[in-house]
Amino acid sequence: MCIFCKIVNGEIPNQTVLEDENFLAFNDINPARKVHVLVIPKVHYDSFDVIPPKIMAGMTEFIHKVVSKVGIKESGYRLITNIGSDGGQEVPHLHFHILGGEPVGKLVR
Ligand code: IU
Repeated sequence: MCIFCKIVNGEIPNQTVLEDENFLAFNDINPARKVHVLVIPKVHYDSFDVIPPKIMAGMTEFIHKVVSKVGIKESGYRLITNIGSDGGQEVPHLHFHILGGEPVGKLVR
């Protein structure tokens, strides 16, 4: 079982930000910005590449609730999902990073 599935089923503790029947938002264990929340579907999908559009629609709605709850809706934030090896994905369970709480900077090479 993957590490995020273990978080979903409570085998590994997490700092939950928001949860519903289908999705979980929790603080990243190694935050890259003042606010760094991960949002995952409770059902395992390897990455964004394979998520059914219907589930993605629910996840979009859930992410909107998360950014309101953590108070960064007005100031803005960066939403990232890494996909596969070139995308820099380390945990093979779809997750969106929500980064904010401060200016996150530019995407530069
Ligand atoms: P990536 O997109 O797969 O590279 O991101 C994985 C993230 O999951 C990374 O920011 C880790 O700090 C984070 N994380 C976590 O919050 N808790 C864990 O138990 C593990 C990774 I493993």
